[in-house]
Amino acid sequence: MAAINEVTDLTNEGDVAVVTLNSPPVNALSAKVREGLDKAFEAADADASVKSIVLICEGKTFIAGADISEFGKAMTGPSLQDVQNRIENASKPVVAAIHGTVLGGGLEVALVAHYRVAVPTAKAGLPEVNLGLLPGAGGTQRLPRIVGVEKALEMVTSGQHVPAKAAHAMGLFDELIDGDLRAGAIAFARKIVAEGRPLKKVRDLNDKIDAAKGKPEIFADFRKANARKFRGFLAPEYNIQTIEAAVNEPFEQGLKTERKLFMELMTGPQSAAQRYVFFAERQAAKIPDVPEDTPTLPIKKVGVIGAGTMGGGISMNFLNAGIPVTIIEAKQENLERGVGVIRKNYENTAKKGRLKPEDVETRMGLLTPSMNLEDLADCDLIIEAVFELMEIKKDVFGKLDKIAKPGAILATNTSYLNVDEIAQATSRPESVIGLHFFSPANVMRLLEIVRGEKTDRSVIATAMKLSKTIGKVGVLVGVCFGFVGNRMLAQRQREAQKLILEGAMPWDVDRVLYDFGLPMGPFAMSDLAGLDIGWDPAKTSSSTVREVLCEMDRRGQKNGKGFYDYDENRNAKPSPVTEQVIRDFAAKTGVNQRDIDDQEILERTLYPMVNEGAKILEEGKAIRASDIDIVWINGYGWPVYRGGPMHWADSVGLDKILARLKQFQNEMGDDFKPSALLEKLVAEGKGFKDL
Ligand code: 3H9
Repeated sequence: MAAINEVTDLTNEGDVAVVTLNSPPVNALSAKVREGLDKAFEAADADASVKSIVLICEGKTFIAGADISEFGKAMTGPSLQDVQNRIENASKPVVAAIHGTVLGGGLEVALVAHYRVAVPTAKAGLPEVNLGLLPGAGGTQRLPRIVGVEKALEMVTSGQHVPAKAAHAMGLFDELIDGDLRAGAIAFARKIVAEGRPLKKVRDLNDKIDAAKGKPEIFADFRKANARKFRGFLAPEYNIQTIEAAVNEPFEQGLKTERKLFMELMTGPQSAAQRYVFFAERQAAKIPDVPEDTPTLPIKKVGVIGAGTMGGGISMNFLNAGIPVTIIEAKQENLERGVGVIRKNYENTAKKGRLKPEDVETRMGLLTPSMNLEDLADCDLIIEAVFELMEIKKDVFGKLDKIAKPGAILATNTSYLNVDEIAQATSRPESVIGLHFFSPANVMRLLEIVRGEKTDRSVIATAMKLSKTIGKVGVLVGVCFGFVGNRMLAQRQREAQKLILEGAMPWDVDRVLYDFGLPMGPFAMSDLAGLDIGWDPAKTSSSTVREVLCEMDRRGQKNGKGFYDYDENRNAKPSPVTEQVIRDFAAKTGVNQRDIDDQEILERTLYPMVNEGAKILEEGKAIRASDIDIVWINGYGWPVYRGGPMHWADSVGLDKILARLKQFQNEMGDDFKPSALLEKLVAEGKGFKDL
């Protein structure tokens, strides 16, 4: 075995040269990897005893892409294009032998090999779009030449990982290899040579491209069908344009178009934000005082107390992951209704073809409904999702303390309440933790993991690991009212309510936040949730606009009128009734209405959130600014291309935000009082990124 460099080996197996990469964790195309590939292929090509070359990787995966951490830095060593040219122009067949995930630049390397073989568990994709990019090493020009334009459009704009079987069916993989990949790939390479098969260059395949020529409607239809999904993002459109170039331009010209658009994205703010989010998400999993080797507790059975919307959604996460759940309700009818909703959810998913009918039954088979708390005695984790009232929570935890087996994790799904106080209702506060799921709990990716004063490290480590098992992003936060997400949200909500009294209409506030990239504004959200949530007809006193609306039977989307008026298809229209209610309310409460421009709406609603985020950091309730960003992206639909509120604040300029907060404070009082941390960062010329 000849070491080419620290990450590359070249071995001759008879007449087959095997180039092996070993660059953990994911064999990304760092300068060292590119150098190793370049030298290894040069040597193998020059070796007269070699008739074919196999490229294979050690570790958990084939090359998973360019090395993202090198982006934005000066390039050293051979470029990826140089390496690709060397491979594609080799004078003997090159076979890429694929396992794990072949992604991005990794797939682009595989696409310059003359043949590709893979194990049945491999997956292939061009996920650059998720980093605000497009495949910049020929992927957009080569992929449609193999899989056709429609499939290529789907792959580059979704970033999805295509399983080996489908990739084989598309022609992306030439052969699937059961058993030992290395041996199989070598045998395949020998077969190619023995059969005298050509050095197949993907760049020369034109039939799939020709089939799409003169059919611009393919692209127009695709854009139209996906307009909602792509809203606000630059990268999907740029990806589409590169596939268009593959159809309309000669190969070399198409490469140039790809390069130009790639560089535009790479140097723009959206990709910077999306790359930041990629690393931020992985960073969130790292807890400074809970090292990776902290022992975790096995979670083989889960109890959920409460079969309402939240309890049901929480249960589904575990059922989906194959973990049995016992779900508890006090009343038979509520229990039946809750279980019925879970079944219906699964059946609806099955109807849409996203779940096999037999999987509906498997999942429901893991669910045990019960009205008896004692049935939770053998659960490893019990999550309480009962009414949001401290006394009720304490009562439940007091009972659980007597029932749960020693070492079981006792979790509360509270959105606001003090986890330490809840823990005090037990004799084992070290086993108590907050697991704050976001509605709909089976859909939203965020899990705020609330660390109590006494929560044991192994309980934290278990919760972090569990979040991954159930497909969530776990973010560790500290105890404070509303934790990270809702605490910041409260700032935005307060200002939104104030703004409509001061003269902006609900649809103005909603439009500004929607155009910023949020899924919907606060008033559309209220209408969706129901204006009467928490509204008590017996106690109502016309003390807020919402109360007045409820008193007028304006309850939101469900009865066709709330802040907005709705037609039979639930399309919203600004409501003159609501407008009058607001104007009357402002007059009654002595608020002078004025014209409020969009910029003020944006600054009034978002800057106080950033300020609250800074306070949260100051108090140590979040470990890092990027954790706050992950909360907002995954729990509240903050546009990922703006990188979360703290990253966004850095991009706006903290000095600008501070100055505006001070101005608001002068005009409107201490709701806008800047946090000490914000003042400090500005004084030092730093951003949240420097913390
Ligand atoms: C590209 O290729 C551009 C080209 O078209 C054009 C070039 C000209 N670079 O996710 P994990 C690290 S763009 C650097 O926890 P998993 C990651 O940070 C790229 N580092 O593991 C983490 O580090 P740490 C297109 C990377 O098993 C560790 O590896 N490719 C890269 O759950 C483990 O990661 C992609 O977008 C990278 N490319 O999932 C693929 N990838 O341990 C991005 C990972 O210090 N990667 N790291 O926190 C993934 O999707 C997943 O990592 C993968 C493994 C599925 C591969």
